[in-house]
Formats: sequence, structure tokens, C-alpha cells
Amino acid sequence: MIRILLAFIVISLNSPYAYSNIHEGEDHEHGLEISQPWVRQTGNRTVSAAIYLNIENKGSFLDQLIGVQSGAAERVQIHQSVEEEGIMRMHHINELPIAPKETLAFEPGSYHIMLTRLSTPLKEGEVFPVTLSFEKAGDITVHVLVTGIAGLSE
Ligand SMILES: [Cu+2]
Repeated sequence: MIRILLAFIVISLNSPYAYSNIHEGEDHEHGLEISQPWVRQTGNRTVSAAIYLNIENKGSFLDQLIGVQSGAAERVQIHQSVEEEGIMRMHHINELPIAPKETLAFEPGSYHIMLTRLSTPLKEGEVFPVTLSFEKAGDITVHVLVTGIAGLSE
């Protein structure tokens, strides 16, 4: 009788259901939402363009944007525009942290995804993919809308 009871306890501990609740949801807590990706149309001789968008961290963990890729240009980088002594400069950013419940706005005069040496001019109404790589959430591909000269109207 004791032997049967012990066998039952061992089976219970090895059961796949025994600890399943502990890790549940862990992979779904990143909750990054990327909205309104857009870029201005370019002229035929324009070599670069800046993509703007919003990244909202709806999850409960800090995540980091660690890379950007696109076939739209030879070089694709995360940039930040900053004013230094009255002059606007752009800095290349390698890692951009996004805190839980924070929305990071990529907008003119601030963060942007810099496309350098465009593959083709960007025409109004076109849409092309850009992939953002995050440390925890992995790769997220969004479709960027090419707007007119006025940009994206709010
Ligand atoms: Cu830039």
C-alpha cells in the first residue's frame, strides 16, 4: 500500500501540469505596439529620408530597440536629432530603452529611423517594410507609408 502511494506521489510531481501556471504568460508580456510609421516622399535626387513612428510598451518589462533593417536604403540606423549650440545635429543610437507603459515618439526634431542612400525615390502612397529588432520582443516588421510633403496629418 505504501509503495503504491509513493508511486502516485512521484507521478504527481513529474506531471507536466504541476508547475504550468508559474511560467504562463511570460512570453506574452512584451506587448510592444508600433503605430503610424510614415516617411515623407523624396525627390529624384534625394539620398536620405527619416521614418517616424510611435513605439508603445504595453508590457511590464523594459525592452530595448537594438536594430533596424530595410531594403529601402543602403544604410538604416536609429538616429536622434538634438540641438547643440543652435545647430541641429543627428546622433546614431545603438540601443534605445523603452520603459513599461512608456510611449516613445519618433517625430521630426527627435528620434527617427534614418535611411541613407535610398534604393529608389520614395513616392507618395507607396508602402514598404521596415523591421525593428528588440532585445526581448525580437523582430517586428511594420509597413511604412510614404506621405506627401506635408507629412502625416494628425
Ligand atoms: Cu538622421
